[in-house]
Amino acid sequence: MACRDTLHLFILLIFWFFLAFPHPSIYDAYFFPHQGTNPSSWKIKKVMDQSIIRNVAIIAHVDHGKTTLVDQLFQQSGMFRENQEVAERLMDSMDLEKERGITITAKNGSYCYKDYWINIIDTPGHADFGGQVERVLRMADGCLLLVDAQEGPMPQTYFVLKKALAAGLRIIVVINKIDKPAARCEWVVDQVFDLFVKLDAPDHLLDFPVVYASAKQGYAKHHLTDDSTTMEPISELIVAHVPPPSGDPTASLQMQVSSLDHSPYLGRLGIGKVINGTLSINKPIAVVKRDGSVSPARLTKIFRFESDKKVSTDSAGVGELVAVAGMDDVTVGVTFTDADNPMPMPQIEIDPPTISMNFIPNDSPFAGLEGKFVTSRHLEDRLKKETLADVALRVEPMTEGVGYVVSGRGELHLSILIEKMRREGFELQVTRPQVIMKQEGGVTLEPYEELTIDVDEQYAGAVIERLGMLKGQMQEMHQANGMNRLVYKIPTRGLLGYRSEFMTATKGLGMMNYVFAEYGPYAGDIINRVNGVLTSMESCTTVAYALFNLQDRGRLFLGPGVKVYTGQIVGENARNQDMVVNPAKGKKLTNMRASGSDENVVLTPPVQMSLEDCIAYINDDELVEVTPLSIRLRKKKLTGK
Ligand SMILES: Nc1nc2c(ncn2[C@@H]2O[C@H](COP(=O)(O)OP(=O)(O)OP(=O)(O)O)[C@@H](O)[C@H]2O)c(=O)[nH]1
Ligand SMILES: [Mg+2]
Repeated sequence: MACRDTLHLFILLIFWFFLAFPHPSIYDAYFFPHQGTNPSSWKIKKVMDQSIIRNVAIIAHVDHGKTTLVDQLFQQSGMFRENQEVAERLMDSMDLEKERGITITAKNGSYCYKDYWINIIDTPGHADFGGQVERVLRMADGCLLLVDAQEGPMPQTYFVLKKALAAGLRIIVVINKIDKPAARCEWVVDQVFDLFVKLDAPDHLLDFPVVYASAKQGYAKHHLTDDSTTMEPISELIVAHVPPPSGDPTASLQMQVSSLDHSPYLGRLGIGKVINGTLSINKPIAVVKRDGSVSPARLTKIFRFESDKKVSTDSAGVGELVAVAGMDDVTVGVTFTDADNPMPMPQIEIDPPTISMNFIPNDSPFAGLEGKFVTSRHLEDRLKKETLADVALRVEPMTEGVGYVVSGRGELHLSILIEKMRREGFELQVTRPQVIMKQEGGVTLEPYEELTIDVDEQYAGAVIERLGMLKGQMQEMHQANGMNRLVYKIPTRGLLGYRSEFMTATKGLGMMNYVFAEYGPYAGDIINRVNGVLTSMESCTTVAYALFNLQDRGRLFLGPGVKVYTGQIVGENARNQDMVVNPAKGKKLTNMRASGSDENVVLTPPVQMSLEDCIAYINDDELVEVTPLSIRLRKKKLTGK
């Protein structure tokens, strides 16, 4: 009995202890010991000591493992409980990012290592979002350049390294994916060195530190022969090589917005680095807009990035990366500064768009059946909202007809917007992407890409032949281990829609990457699609028997039992002209029993096309109709003849 009482008393004591002495968060206690042991100082309400901050951007070609590396740095910093379920590629928080396994927008986060607060900026690797990388580099004082241990530097490696060098950042080279059986680390390091030389890197940066890692397996090492089970070597290099943010805490406030975010409660958030001075909630400040105008501003919230979360603070000091709320029309490039001594930062250049598409209200016979937002007004409001959040996007009304010309940095950029709208309940139709031409001295110029292809020898011939037809000019060709690496300069127009064709031609084993190279002379007509299409002659529901007969004509895009309208595209013709067909033509009934014979036909499964495939597929006289439930291809003119 006495024993049980003692036990109860003991449990009560433990409860009392936790209530009376609340524990500091892991960050406060472990990483800010110099802030004293008084619990009130554990809450980081004051500005952070500049010398403990390291601002690091992670840059690389697409899929070289940036987001996976951030996962490991976070995991190993001890910020999650041991049994806590943490999503893979945590920073890829948008649904579309998770589904596609790519990063679409740059994200901020932080972790602590020893006495240092390391702010991490995860960047997208895809070329369409390259402009973001350039902008967020303004928040960084150094960067980790990740390079795949097998692939070596790729076109986007070149692009991001060029931007990092232009920003004068310290660069730590991380050879990632060393666990791959075909890893060739020494070769990759040599290639990276050559890239630095090619980009005229200053001597002190040529001697870059190198670390070898497997972000997936969670280890990094200074030398390939080292034994390591942690990512510590990367954190060590960050602390040793990335300088703490420079900047004067006593100078006028300067905080420039480098990227944007959105909060359902607070509206738009501007994200940037405090370059000089102190940012405080209660202090009146001014904002210098992109047009140079200065107006008073008041921030309603300031957030720091702690792990993958935003944590509210009253003020932030030099070098801190923050998200601020309170200005509804905040955009990239604005500077928050002192009201009585405004000091704007130099303007942030935004790359001009390279391709455009028309977004048209849905006027197909099925309009309004599947979506909530269908009118041109809905479209306008939504697109305007997007331009506020995405500075690389441009929207203008169409000069002919109702609709909007939406211009962006590439097919992926625009198709992600369409996919987002469709999920929100919009119905719309889009035209084939057009590249944006330029006139210079009376000459028409068009954008060219540098295309790098890695392909098995047996498919190289077919690829070379097709690229020739698309006006590609071969720059380099290397052969090693049965693989060919081809480097081309090719008009952006030629590449529109080429990816899926390439994947089919190389049985899914080829790799293609491209990056904007320059504007060059107009290359003449390019025929992207040689085949014609099969269109429906009437509004009907498709019938298996009819489709069975149509299979000989080409490839079908839909199966039986699907409602289609006159002029809708149901398949691709094997020949190069269009053909009107009847996808509902049943078998002539000779007696009652024959009507059931439709079920007996065996159909080849229809070709499944993603939104991107559809956009890339259509010709100028065709449209993609997008609704929350369906993606249909149609002729602009809906005739059954
Ligand atoms: N074998 C191996 N695979 C890795 C490693 N690191 C990442 N990966 C894989 O590479 C793929 C791409 O990883 P991500 O982390 O999404 O790459 P990313 O650079 O963030 O890609 P983007 O943001 O789209 O440019 C995923 O399938 C990862 O599992 C590694 O060290 N070894
Ligand atoms: Mg990523």
